[in-house]
Amino acid sequence: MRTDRTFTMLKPDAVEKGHIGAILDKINASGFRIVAMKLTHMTTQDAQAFYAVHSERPFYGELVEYMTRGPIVAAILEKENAVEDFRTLIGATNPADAAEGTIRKLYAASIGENAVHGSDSDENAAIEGAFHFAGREMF
Ligand code: IDP
Repeated sequence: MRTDRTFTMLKPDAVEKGHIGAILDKINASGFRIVAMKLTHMTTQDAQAFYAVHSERPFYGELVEYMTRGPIVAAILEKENAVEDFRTLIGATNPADAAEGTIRKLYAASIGENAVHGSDSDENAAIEGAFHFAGREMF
């Protein structure tokens, strides 16, 4: 069996509203193994770099402000077909379009404040995991 990894963040809105436990419970129940995890607070420079791909988009400033306004939970998750299965578990970017039972449908407030991040490719999962964790923090 091939096991893959993805990277996630429980974003500031999810942490502020006390949803860490419920979201981690759903992640565990869906068969993901936590390989690395921490509560951390992104600096403006961190968020600008993490979301550099969106730097020309009109919501970039708002996104950086949101992602730096409080702590996040960063984690690396392992499961067969991790990237795709996790994107399915979190649901569409806009919670209004997210399927019933997905994390964003349950816990996200808007397209901007959408509770959780999930990598969109194996390559980005590796880059994003390495952005937040040193090798010795991955188990
Ligand atoms: P994804 O997180 O579902 O992969 P992306 O298009 O990569 O979605 O966007 C990254 C993040 O930027 C989203 O999760 C959301 O927080 C924010 N975002 C995306 N589109 C909008 C928008 O139209 N307005 C405000 N924020 C947005």
